Parts: sequence; structure tokens; C-alpha cells
Amino acid sequence: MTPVITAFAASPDKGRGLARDMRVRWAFEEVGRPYEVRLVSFAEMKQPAHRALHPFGQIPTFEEGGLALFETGAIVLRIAESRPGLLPADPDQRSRAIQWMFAALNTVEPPIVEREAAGYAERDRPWHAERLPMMDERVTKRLADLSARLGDAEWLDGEFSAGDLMMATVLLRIKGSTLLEAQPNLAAYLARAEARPAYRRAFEAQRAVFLKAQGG
Ligand code: GTB
Repeated sequence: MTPVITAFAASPDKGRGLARDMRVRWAFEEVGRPYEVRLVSFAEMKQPAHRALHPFGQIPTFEEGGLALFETGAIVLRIAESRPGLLPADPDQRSRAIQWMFAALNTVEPPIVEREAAGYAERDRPWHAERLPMMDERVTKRLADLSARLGDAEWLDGEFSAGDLMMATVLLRIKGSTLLEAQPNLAAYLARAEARPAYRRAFEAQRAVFLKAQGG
């Protein structure tokens, strides 16, 4: 049975691969599994039928047989466990790869998302200018620690893993920013991840949705 995921019918990122279905598409590509995509509008995402799959009315979701999942961490882990390619066979190495998935989602992504959300939700508030440096500092600190751990290594812990996939999709959100460029090894790490053929295929697949909606 081919798994089905949901994605934005009209992604606000205009095909730049920033919506979270990218992680899931990329994971499928890394392990060589076909998947189908059901596109949903913002209105559909808030309807009971979609909320039955995703309690928070968001994308992506994942359905396979009788299983329905939400949360990209859980979905990518499911895909990574289903076939070789994203998790080492050795139990200790496997746990460390999963640890990096959690680090990406729980430790690195939150300050990045908070700063990004403030950019469009709080920009007009009088205190925004005062808050911005504090948010930048939080991101900077996380990136400095991540950079120190990565050092000259190609990936976070040995071979490319689901941990790298998740971390790269988090860093993509600040690609090209001075925050990321201040850590050249992280910028190079992200470029390596983006150069992977599986990433390119996932990127083109989500971009095709945008181009088709544009009539291209
Ligand atoms: N923790 C959840 C997960 O990891 O699965 C978060 C899921 C989530 O945030 N989904 C977003 C969503 O459905 C899409 S990815 N939002 C609609 C809603 O909440 O009503 C977030 C996102 C959206 C847009 C851009 N962009 O335009 O650049 C980037 C990222």
C-alpha cells in the first residue's frame, strides 16, 4: 500500500520547500519509497475530516493502511524505520540518530520559528524592535553550540541520518541569513544536505505543485 501524505494546495512559501511536508517527502526519497500526496486548502485543513487526521488542523499528515499520523517527527521516524537508509542498524548509533531528530525539533527549531513568527505577527508592535536582538541571540547561541559539535564532520554522527535530515530542514528556514552565514560549517552542512539527490527530488516534487497552481 502506498502511503499518502497531505501538503498545502497553495503553499505560502511559493515552492521554496519551507513547508514541513518537505521533510516527509525527503525521507521517502532517501529510503526509496513511493508516496502519494493529497493537496489541501487552508479551509479544508480546518474541517472535521482533516482534523480527524490532524487535531491541530495542519499539514503534513501520513496515512498507511489503518495508520494515520501527524507531526513530522513521528512521520519521518516511521518512514526511517520502514526501510534502510536513514537509521543505522546498530542500536546505539540508531538512538543517537534519533536523538538528533529530537534536538532539531525541540532545541534548534523553536527559537528559529519564534523569531520567524515574530517577523510577521509582531512586526508592528512597539516592543518588536527591542525583542528582536533577544530572539537573534537565542538563535545565535543554538547555532554556535551546534557548529561547535559538528566541527569539520560531514554529518552530525557518522553517516547521513534522519537526524541530519531533520536538522537540515530546520536550518533551511534561516538559509542565507547572517545568523547562519556566521557559522560557515553549518552553511556548508546545509549545502551538502541540499545537494543530495533525494533532497533535490523532494524539492522538485513540492515545487511542481506551486508551478502547476501558477499554470506552469
Ligand atoms: N509540529 C508540526 C509538525 O512538525 O508536523 C508543525 C506542523 C506545521 O506547522 N504545519 C504548518 C501548517 O499546517 C505548515 S508548515 N500551518 C497551517 C496552520 O497552522 O493553519 C509551516 C510553514 C508554513 C509556511 C511556511 N512558509 O510560507 O515559508 C513555512 C513553514
